[in-house]
Amino acid sequence: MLKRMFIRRVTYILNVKNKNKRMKPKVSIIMGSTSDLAIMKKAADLLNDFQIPFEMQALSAHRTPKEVEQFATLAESRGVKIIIAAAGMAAHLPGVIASMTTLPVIGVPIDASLNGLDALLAIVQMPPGIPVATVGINASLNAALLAVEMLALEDQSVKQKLTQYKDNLKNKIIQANNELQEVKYPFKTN
Ligand code: C2R
Repeated sequence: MLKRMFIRRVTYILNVKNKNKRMKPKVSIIMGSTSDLAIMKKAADLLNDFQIPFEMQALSAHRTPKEVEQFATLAESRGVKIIIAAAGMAAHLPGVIASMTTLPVIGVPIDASLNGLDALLAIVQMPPGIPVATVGINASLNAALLAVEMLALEDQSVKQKLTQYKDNLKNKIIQANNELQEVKYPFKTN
């Protein structure tokens, strides 16, 4: 009995692993260092919630330039549609990737020093011709949502989930306003 349960469990795990290997990533999350992971986890969580196949890698234009080139030049042929690139400090990574691919690159400035302003300016101030769609400092959730919006242009099921997601946001505000109605002050008029 125990043996059968063990075999079933192992088969299940192997199946999940094989399925994950067979799935081709549509979004690639690249970060300059695993020290950025705490922030980038929100992007991964959102893509996972939307059931969008994605991959995650740490690559650095400064520390592993050859690997960055290999990644950027091959990403499209591997089926990747959008690249989310996060980096802090002298954040050259998103721009360098953007220079070597025609895929859209979404940049996430990470607050690793100077409150993230150094990374924000490095990512957003790209020279004409090489755009990086830059989100706010540490705004990895928005980066993932932007990627989902791009995929929704051609995928009705993703679009439906996105509509549901936005409806939920609206409902949260409606609920918040109902709660604010209950906050009483002698001079509060609503
Ligand atoms: P460590 O914590 O590894 O020292 O990295 C990373 O994104 C991270 O925020 C510190 C910070 O350096 C950033 N980094 C870049 C690049 N490579 C790493 N900005 C790059 O190539 O642009």
